[in-house]
Amino acid sequence: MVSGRSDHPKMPTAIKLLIAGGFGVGKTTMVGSVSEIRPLRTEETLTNRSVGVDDLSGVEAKSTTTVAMDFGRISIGDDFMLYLFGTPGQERFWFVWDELARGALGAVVLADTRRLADCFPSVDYFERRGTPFIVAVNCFDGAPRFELDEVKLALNLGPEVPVLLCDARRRDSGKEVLITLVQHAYGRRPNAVA
Ligand SMILES: Nc1nc2c(ncn2[C@@H]2O[C@H](COP(=O)(O)OP(=O)(O)OP(=O)(O)O)[C@@H](O)[C@H]2O)c(=O)[nH]1
Ligand SMILES: [Mg+2]
Repeated sequence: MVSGRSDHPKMPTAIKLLIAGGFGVGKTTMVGSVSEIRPLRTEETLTNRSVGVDDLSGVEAKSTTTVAMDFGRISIGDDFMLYLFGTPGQERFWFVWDELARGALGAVVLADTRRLADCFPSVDYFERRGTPFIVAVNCFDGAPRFELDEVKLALNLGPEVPVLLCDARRRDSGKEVLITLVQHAYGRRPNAVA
């Protein structure tokens, strides 16, 4: 009788994804909330040198910032292992992005409706690279709520770019964002294998 078990269990497909977006939109929070391993963080304290440079409006309580990257990992069923790389948000650390983006299947661009324009550089970056991306609007408490179509219009996104709402603090919400990205990226690259 055939047992259905294999001596060579199928290894999950490894996929590299980026969590990007402007300063303080919740990238580190999202990587931390979804990761199944203790996330690697490179947080440094915001000092007086950031005064007049970093726009803290909306995230006044923020005391640290990512200077290199966040790293986390999450499995999706038995088939996929997602390796998550959170980017630094401040422009002065953007030289790291090219390294982080290499080999990525796709990217989440996190957005904050109070500072929607802050995600333009990320959208431009992935459009220029031809990296598939989706936009996830992180719903901060008290932030204005917009229809997803309005966000799409404001960011001048093509009809093919998925836009969804999320709460970066919630694991189930972050996971939904990642699954949407993987489906979108695989849809765009039908022959993609990691
Ligand atoms: N209310 C609320 N606060 C959030 C949410 N996501 C993040 N925060 C808070 O917003 C602040 C910024 O979050 P981070 O995760 O550090 O943002 P980041 O994008 O990694 O920031 P940089 O690395 O400095 O660009 C933190 O104080 C979080 O606790 C959210 O969904 N809702
Ligand atoms: Mg961060």
